[in-house]
Amino acid sequence: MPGNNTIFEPLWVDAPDALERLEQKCSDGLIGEELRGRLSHLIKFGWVVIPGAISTELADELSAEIDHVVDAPEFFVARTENQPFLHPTKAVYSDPAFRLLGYHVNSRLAQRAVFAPGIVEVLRAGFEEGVNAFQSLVFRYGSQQEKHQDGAYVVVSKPLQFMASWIALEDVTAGSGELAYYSGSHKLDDFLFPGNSKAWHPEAHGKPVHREFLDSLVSRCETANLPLETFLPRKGDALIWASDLVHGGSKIANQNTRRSFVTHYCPVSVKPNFANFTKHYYEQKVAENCYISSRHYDLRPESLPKRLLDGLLRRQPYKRPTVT
Ligand SMILES: O=C(O)CCC(=O)C(=O)O
Repeated sequence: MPGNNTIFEPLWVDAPDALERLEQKCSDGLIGEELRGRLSHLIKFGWVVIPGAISTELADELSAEIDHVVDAPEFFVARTENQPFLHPTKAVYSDPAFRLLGYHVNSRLAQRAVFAPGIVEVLRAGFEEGVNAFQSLVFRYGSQQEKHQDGAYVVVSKPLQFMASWIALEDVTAGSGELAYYSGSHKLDDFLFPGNSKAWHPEAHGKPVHREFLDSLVSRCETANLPLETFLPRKGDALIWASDLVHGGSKIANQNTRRSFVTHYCPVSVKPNFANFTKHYYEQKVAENCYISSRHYDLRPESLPKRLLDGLLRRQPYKRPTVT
């Protein structure tokens, strides 16, 4: 079986004695039955499903709102396969590799989804403090991304201390590039990039070690006989994964869309790496214990947008030149 060997400080839910700590919290009356089941699943397998985390109505409203970003692309940031930061024009939006970045800062509907009660409950319990949604991605189609651990790309001050949610904005069908993950793979021993880094720095580390990273994850999961599972949710369902869960997008076998909203969250005391290099880093409180931050948008109070249209905050991306 994979071990729990890490040189980094984990969240308590990823610590070797997490199940005992969960039992203690339950007997102290801090955690109820439903949450106990969810946390126990997250601890054992590295992921947990929150059925109906958002209503189907909210999912539809959010999808419809997202479709309209093409009407004012200059207010939003997107990316495609080969172009990191673009505005979502109609051409960009129709690219199968389209991803809308940081939409959780732009939309009240997105914030309702990202901070849906069932999601926040698990994150709050796992973080034992306020929750900072620090980056998000909206997908229209499956990503087909190779199996990976997010820590190579999602960099925070305590490398294991974040989680992600994946919210289905429509019923997901087999063959649409459904999310796939090796159940239990969050307990693999660390893969360390040079300098004992959990993060991959492409310029410093180069591509061969990245290939080695991806191959090593799959081979260690297979050697440990960890089941490769897929997520075929109904609209509104969400899946929360632990930072080290090995996951990716299945191959696309049909033309179906697979609309989804992925968010990465960390405890407020943990800082996303971009806080070190964006001059505008700010955590905006949007609800009790719920904060948003962004690499792409300036959220400081003095920069608040003048226009609030039907719940859609028309924020300018922080700096046009980052959108090349
Ligand atoms: O939704 C997918 O296809 C994969 C998403 C993913 O791997 C990620 O956002 O880290």
